[in-house]
Amino acid sequence: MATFIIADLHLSESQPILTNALSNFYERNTILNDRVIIAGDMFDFFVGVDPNSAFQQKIKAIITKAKQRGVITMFQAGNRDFLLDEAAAEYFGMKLIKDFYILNTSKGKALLLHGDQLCLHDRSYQTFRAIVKNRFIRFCFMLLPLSVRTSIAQKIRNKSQEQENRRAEYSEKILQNPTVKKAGATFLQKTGCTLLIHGHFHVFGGEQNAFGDGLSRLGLGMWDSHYSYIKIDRTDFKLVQRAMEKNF
Ligand SMILES: [Mn+2]
Repeated sequence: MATFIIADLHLSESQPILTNALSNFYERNTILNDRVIIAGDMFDFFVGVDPNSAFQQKIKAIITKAKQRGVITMFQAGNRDFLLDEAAAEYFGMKLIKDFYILNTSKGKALLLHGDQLCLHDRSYQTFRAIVKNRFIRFCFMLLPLSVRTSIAQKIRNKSQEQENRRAEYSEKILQNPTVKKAGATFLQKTGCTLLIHGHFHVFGGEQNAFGDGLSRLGLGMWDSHYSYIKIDRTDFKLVQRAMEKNF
């Protein structure tokens, strides 16, 4: 039994190559009793299940097909698909897991989180996060028709796109920010873990002692020209990055 961790696929209707890549990922890597954990930002944005969407049906089919051959998929919410709740996860054939998820590995306890939780240096983002994570606000938003939710999300997305592009250049710097480092150390100490696994920053790579002595970090990259994953099994623990093939 192996555990695969992927994140930041940013699947969208306009990028069928990514949906294809997900399908190939399952086909080529996973076998019976494996599990795949998608650690957030699986979707470029998500405002609810749309049974009429061929795009969503395709993703559902990929995950369900894997499930039928014994591959479990778990989903952890990111900052772009935080509205994907338990019921939505079930629709796609996945199991929703907590924002802070502990994995027992041969190398000790690892803490898995999407990564936006580390951005404590960004107060306005944390305020936004607290609002959108509020159950009542989410409940109200989900009462709106899907078309209205989609257009609101698109407006927010367009606005934040520019910011995000700019942010990408600084992601590596953000990871070195003392406040972010402190947040990572605190999360690890509080959960008794020694390794933090995350996505969100789109910076691929590991960093030994990133949060202090013996407290390390493994970062997953975004799926675009490359894709990355972590594979953990009884004997192996590896962080892999591969070029996206044309038909992948
Ligand atoms: Mn993210």
